[in-house]
Amino acid sequence: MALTTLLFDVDGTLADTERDGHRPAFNKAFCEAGLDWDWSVEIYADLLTVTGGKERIRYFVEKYLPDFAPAEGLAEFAVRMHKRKTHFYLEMLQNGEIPLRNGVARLLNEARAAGLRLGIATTTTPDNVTYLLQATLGKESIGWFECIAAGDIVPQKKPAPDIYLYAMQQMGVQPGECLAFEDSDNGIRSSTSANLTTIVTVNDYTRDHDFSRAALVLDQFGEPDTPFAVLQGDAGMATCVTLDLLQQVFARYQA
Ligand code: XBP
Ligand code: MG
Repeated sequence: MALTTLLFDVDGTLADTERDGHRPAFNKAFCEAGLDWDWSVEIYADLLTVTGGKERIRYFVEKYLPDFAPAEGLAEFAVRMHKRKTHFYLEMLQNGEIPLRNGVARLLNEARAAGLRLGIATTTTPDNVTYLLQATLGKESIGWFECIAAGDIVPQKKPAPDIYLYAMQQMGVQPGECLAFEDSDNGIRSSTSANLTTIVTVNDYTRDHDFSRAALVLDQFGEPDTPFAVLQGDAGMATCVTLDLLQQVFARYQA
């Protein structure tokens, strides 16, 4: 099979959203609600083991504040907090506070020019994806992606394969014609459980995760003048993620 499709994770992959995006947005929601909770950079590393903002709030309470019992119930409380968190996060995106990672825009443009199909598979809220694309690549970029599979549309979030399976079903493609791009342990467990060959670009939160199932692990997509570092696997002579490199990696993993 030929490579036809690229499937991208969003948080940590297209943009470094967690430490300076989602985390402060959660904290703003807590502050607005009169809670003195502060999700520090350190504690957030533990909270990131759980994907999904609502799920993360529930995990935090159950693990760190087991006596906290909101009158409306924990699930309803998490939904309410998460709505406000999303509001603050979208505000940050609209203000242009969250850029794409180095090399992402170039790679997307090269892929489009070569006629590759693009999709997104993420656990974050749908608006978070469209606002990010709009703020960084322009409104029309939302249409570059045939499928934006996001959030609660599937029953189980990453590390379950559901969101990748959903995206591929929507696009009518098979795993054997796709490459996936991830940044985390939960992400690669999801993509590889969906039988997708996966390239990882790490960030500060995920650098030490187990990427033994990855086809290639890099510190970034890179640009010709700001090359990537190869952390695992073989990138040949490449110094940034190009379509040539993707074809090489893809060919290596075809049976
Ligand atoms: C991303 C997530 C999301 C974001 C927050 O994981 O786990 O929950 O942290 O977004 P991945 P929401 O990159 O593996 O998709 O608050 O909208 O859930
Ligand atoms: Mg991610």
